[in-house]
Amino acid sequence: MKIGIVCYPTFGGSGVVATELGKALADRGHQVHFVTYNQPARLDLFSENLFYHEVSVSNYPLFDFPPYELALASRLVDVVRFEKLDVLHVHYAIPHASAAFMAKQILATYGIDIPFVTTLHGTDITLVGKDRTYNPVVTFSINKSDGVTAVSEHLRKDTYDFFDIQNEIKVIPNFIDLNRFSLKPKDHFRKAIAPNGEKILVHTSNFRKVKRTEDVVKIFAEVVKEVPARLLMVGDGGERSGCEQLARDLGVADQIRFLGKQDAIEEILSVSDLFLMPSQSESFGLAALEAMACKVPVISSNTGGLPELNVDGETGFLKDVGDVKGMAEAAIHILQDDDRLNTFKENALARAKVFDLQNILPEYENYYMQVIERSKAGK
Ligand code: GMT
Repeated sequence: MKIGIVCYPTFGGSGVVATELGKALADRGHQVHFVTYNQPARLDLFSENLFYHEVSVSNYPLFDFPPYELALASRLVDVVRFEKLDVLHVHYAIPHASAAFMAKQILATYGIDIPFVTTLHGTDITLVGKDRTYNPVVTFSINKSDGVTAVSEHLRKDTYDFFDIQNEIKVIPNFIDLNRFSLKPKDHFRKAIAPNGEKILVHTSNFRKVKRTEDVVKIFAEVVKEVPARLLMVGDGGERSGCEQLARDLGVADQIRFLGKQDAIEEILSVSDLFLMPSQSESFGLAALEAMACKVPVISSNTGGLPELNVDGETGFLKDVGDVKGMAEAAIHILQDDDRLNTFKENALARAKVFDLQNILPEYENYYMQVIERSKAGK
């Protein structure tokens, strides 16, 4: 198949899923064309089946807001026409689904029928999408998509609850490339972070409010009273400096390292003992799955799709959003006993295997084929 992929080319979860999916499809022999405003962060491998088409938004003094969606739609028209794509797959509804719809309409005037699949990732539904600013366009473009997928059952339900959707939504959960994430921990790296055998806690995110990163620091400040530990804060965003200040206020700044954005996340996770994800809202929690694939148990909130991934009492613990005390107690419970910690680690890896790329990739391939067939039959 020839597949066009549209996504945010950043370290955000939807961009990571889209890029890893594209790379895996290319490995399976499909031709994959990324259409984005920058080279996607994880599109690092060269493959004869991978192509990248940049969307450049030309500016003009009249535009306070350069019309990215129109530039994207125009680029999609060109790429579909000249590369003869079979299907478009857009990740994150806003504004990708409406741009794909516009491109589809324009392509019809050239006699080209291109189906498009929209994958809903999270805040495109739960936060931004349901806001009245975007709701009518999001509703329309989901209903006009030739296929719609959501990354968890919970997100699927939210979509039906928040919008007037007639289209069928298929759940295809996020996935992990276990080969990439099963690294042998590097002892020297672990020693550099925790020279006296301290336990290593880790958090990775884009440090937006929805991630409740201050809770991570507060949980750690409780844990470190009972268990010698270090905390690695990976990623960057608006909440980072507030977290750094909080760490100083709580007297734990020396035990925390803010590492900023990192490419080789698997190297950091593979030396870690416990992952913290106290998010306000999380449709799936890809970062937690990456941790589990590296044998790291997870203390998370019980919001959104997290209970579909993290099994309470088995792969970690789930607590109410904002329950810092409960999360700290759960963390201490796991970390205080090495045998217990090892059991949770094994369980985390076993659970991650359910989401192995090899299991999930065929679901996308079959779905594309169904959508293409349906679209041809409807002609
Ligand atoms: O919604 C966001 O925060 C952005 C989005 C992204 O593009 O980074 O993250 C969402 O998609 C990820 C991949 O499917 C999920 O693992 C995240 O749980 C989800 N984030 C939220 O729901 C907050």
